[in-house]
Formats: sequence, structure tokens, C-alpha cells
Amino acid sequence: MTIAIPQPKTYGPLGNVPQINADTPLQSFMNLADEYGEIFRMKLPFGNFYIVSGYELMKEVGNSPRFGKVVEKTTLEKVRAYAGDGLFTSETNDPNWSKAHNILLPSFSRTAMRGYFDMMLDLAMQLIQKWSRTNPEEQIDVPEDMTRLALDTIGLCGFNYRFNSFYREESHPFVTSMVRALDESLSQAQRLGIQDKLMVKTRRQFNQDIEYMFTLVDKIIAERKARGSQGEADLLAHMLKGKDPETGEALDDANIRYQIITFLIAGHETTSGLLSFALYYLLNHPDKLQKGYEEVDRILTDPVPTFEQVKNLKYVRMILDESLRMWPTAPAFNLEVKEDTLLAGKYDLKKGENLLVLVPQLHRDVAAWGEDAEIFRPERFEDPSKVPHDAYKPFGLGQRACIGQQFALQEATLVLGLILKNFELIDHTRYKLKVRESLTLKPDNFKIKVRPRSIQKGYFVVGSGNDSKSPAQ
Ligand code: FDE
Repeated sequence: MTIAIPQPKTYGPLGNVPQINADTPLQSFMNLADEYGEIFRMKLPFGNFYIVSGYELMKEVGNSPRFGKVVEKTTLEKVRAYAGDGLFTSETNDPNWSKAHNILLPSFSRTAMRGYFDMMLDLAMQLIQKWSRTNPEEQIDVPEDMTRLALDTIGLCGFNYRFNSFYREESHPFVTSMVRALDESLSQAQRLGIQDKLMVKTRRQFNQDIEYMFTLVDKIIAERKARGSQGEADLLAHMLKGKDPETGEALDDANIRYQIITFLIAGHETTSGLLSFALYYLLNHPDKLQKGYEEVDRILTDPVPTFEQVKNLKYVRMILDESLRMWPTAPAFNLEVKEDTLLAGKYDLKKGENLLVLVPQLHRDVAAWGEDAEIFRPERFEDPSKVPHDAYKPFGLGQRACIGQQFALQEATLVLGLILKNFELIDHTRYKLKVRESLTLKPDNFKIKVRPRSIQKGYFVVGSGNDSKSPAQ
């Protein structure tokens, strides 16, 4: 028997716009999901779609070829203006998607991660050094520093470029353009077509930002091609020499440019939000923080951590897994219904309709996580066989799942491990969580102070007065 899919009251041509807070649409969706349940319908300027967030439904949606990622008529379509047919914003049947996926997969494999470790460490130490040089009264803007870290990490590992964000007061101009362009794509998705056409100034700024991004990235590609590879093991080197085993073809320059922009977008805000939420939760759960301290003191025994040691930071990793459960920083993804179907034997869905998977809501479904779903408890991830995987999708699903997962987790584990090893964290503002939305999520206006932990453990950086990555040198 089919059940009608509920829809909150609509307001003529505005549809459900009045129920959505323009600054925090995702949190509006979560509130609506509390009221309307596992699936409900939305009518918004960028289309009609269903919002799905129930464990039972995801068991089917997450495992059936009847649902697949779609870009057309979603917010991501607007991001194509500068991410083009890069991995994130191409349709799965676009030949450049499978080509780039095949070429890039080995560069993101678990074994490839060892090759990025020293570069990640370089940036992680820049953050640790910066924090250890703050005066006791100075506060740290957590998401801002984490964004510096994550951006610089993908820049260095991606194409051997140093944004040097820790040496700047303001963001690198590339970041300013990228963030402004991202904000504009989101606003475009919310505006009605006619409003959009009237915004001449905004459009001019948007075009300028895109041109700036293209120029910078194209220059990096051209320089690398001109001088040839000099043993770099970065993503750009892989893209320039890689051939798709299926077609024998290489990526063209325009596509490489889109991939680089894609990695910068996909890799920096998500990872920085993850680290920021993790610190927020630790500050509010002293017992979990203590367990983290115990682990890093036991495992990070050398002045500079090794690849193996970071891999052994199991509890730090669980802290990150649980932070991604509470606030998956890429909070939603779009799927298209590939053929008419009766979802869970009761919801009638038609070919071509779109679903939006509302990940933070799925991650709070008590049917999967139990009555304490709202509580931060990293121990849920202790035994992987006990994790309800169909209700845990911080990295998306299927062939379009996040290619950067291992990369992001290695980086975040290293950085959180080093922070715990070095610092006592002080919540001087008694911060109350407020989640800020763009394409990704992060804690808004989250500031802390830090104090060095005991020197005898060896990590020492304060006043060492040099910028080499190993203070012991
Ligand atoms: C992807 C992704 C996803 C899916 C989306 C859709 O479906 O639409 C998700 C959910 C994600 N991703 C998430 C995340 C989180 C974090 C932390 C991250 N992520 C990170 C990173 C880093 C890097 C480099 C990246 N990431 C990248 C990426 C890419 C390229 C993509 C696309 C893929 C395909 O092929 O499609 C993604 N990522 Fe991520």
C-alpha cells in the first residue's frame, strides 16, 4: 500500500521558501524532519525534491542502483561555473568523471597516504608553532586556523603550492575569491530566476572571482608543464602523467584546472570544519579529552610523529568519527531516482525525481544509534562491526563517495593528535555551539585559548625560534 509523502504547507509560487531560514537552510530542514519524519517533500526555487533522513530508508537508498548522484538542478549545478566537470560536479555518465576517477583513485588510496605524510606534517607543525607562540591572553579563532591548515595542506599535497596562510593576517586572495564564489552559488540556488538576472554587480564580482581562480591555477599548471616534473609526488604530477587504464586517455588542461579547484573546495572547508567540531566536543567532554591525552602521551613518544604512530591513534580517530557523526561537515548530497520505484514498499517515487539525503539527521536516528544519539560518545566507533553503516554517511556513498576520505582522516588525526600532545585547551568564552552554514558546516565564532602542556613529554616548541618542522633539530 502506498503512503502519501508529507509536505509542509506551500505558499503559492514561493513554495516552501517561508519555512527555510536563508542563512541556515540545512538546520531548517532538520527542524522540518523532526516534524515530518523520514521522508518529506520540498518545493524551493531550485526545484522540487524529497528530503530523506531515516535509517530504514537509507538501507535501501544507500545500496540500490535505483538511486545515483545527480548534479543537474541541484545547488552543485551552480558550482560548475568554476568547478566545471571536476570530479565533484560532473555527472557520473560524463566521460571525464570516469576518466578522472580512474586516474586519481591510486593517488588517494590508503597506501598513497604515506607519500603525503611529510607535507601534512610540515603544515601541522606550522599550526602548532603558531599556537605555542600565542601570549596567555591571546585567543585563537579555531575555524579560521583550521581553514589555514587544511587549505595549505591540500595546496602543498595537491600541486606543491604554498598558500602560506599562517604567514598572513588576511586570507590568501584565492580563498577570498573561492569563498565568495561559493556563497554566491548558494545564493543563486535560493534566488528566483528573475531576481538573479537583476543582480548585475554581484554577477560581475562572481565572474571576476572565477577569472582570478582560473588564472592562478592555470599558471601553476603551465609552469609545471614548462619545467617538467622534478620528482614531485603531488596530485598534479599524477594528473599530468596519468592515463585512464580504460581509454588510454589523459586529462586535458582545462579538466586538470577544474580538478585542482575541486580539491581546494572539497578538501579545505570540510576538513577544517571537522577539526573545529572535534575541538568543540572535546572541550565539552573532559572525560573524552582525558582519554585523548592519554593516548597521545602513550603513542606520540618521538619529537616528531611518524606515519605509523599516527595510524595507531585509534581513540583520536574515534573522536573524529564521532564528530563527523554529530556534524558531518558535508551535510547533504543529492540523488536521482533512476526508475519508478516503491521505496520501502510504500513511498511512490518517479524516475527523474530528486532526493536530498540529510546526513546530520540520519546520524541522529535513534533507530540506528540508540536513545543517546544526541550525545557525543566516540566509543560507538570502537568496534567497526557494531557501527550501523547505512546510517553513517559523512563521506557520501557508492562510486561517488568522497575520494579524499583517507586523505582528510590522516590529516585530521595527525593534527588533532599534535594539538592534544602539545596543548591544554581553554574555553574562556564558555562557547555555546552555533553552526554556520555555507556549502559546508562549521562552528560559528568559536574561539579558545591554549596553554602548553608539560615540557617533559618532549614536544617543546615554545620560543624555539625557528620554523623548521622538527624543533628538535
Ligand atoms: C566527494 C565527497 C562527498 C560526496 C558528495 C556527493 O555525493 O555529492 C562527500 C559527502 C564528501 N566528499 C565529504 C567529505 C568530508 C570530508 C572531511 C572530505 N569530504 C574531505 C575531502 C578532501 C578531499 C580532497 C575531498 N574530500 C575530495 C572530494 C572529491 C574529489 C569528491 C568527489 C568524488 C567523486 O568522484 O564524485 C568528494 N570529496 Fe570529500
